[in-house]
Amino acid sequence: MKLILKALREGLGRLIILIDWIFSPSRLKRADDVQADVNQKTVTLKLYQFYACPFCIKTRRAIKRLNLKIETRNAQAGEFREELGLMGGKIKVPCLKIEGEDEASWVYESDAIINYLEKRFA
Ligand SMILES: N[C@@H](CCC(=O)N[C@@H](CS)C(=O)NCC(=O)O)C(=O)O
Repeated sequence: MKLILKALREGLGRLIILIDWIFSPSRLKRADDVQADVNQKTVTLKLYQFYACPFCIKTRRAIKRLNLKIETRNAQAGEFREELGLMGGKIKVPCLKIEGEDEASWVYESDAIINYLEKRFA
């Protein structure tokens, strides 16, 4: 049952990727100097995600719409999955890592991540 649900979610994710590709959001336009400032700020942000997760696709669309350069990290397996579990506290995506001077904060929940990005960069 768990496997069927996982396969359904994967399939739905692929379909959403196709729809996302067809109806890709247009990017917010900023003056060059403002965009350069934004790009500098987003260096400290990392999005832990799965490629075909619907909540991650929703978050990536918001990132594109807001014209943000945010590194995405595949948390499906390997070092980033391990880091997410250890440092973030749980394996759930999307999760936005916000790197501070001494420590990082980890924001879970797609709506909370999008809210944070909109408040900071819209
Ligand atoms: N309410 C959450 C839902 C996130 C969610 O369910 N993510 C799934 C992937 S689509 C997940 O991380 N599952 C854990 C796993 O597959 O290991 C959000 O909006 O971010």
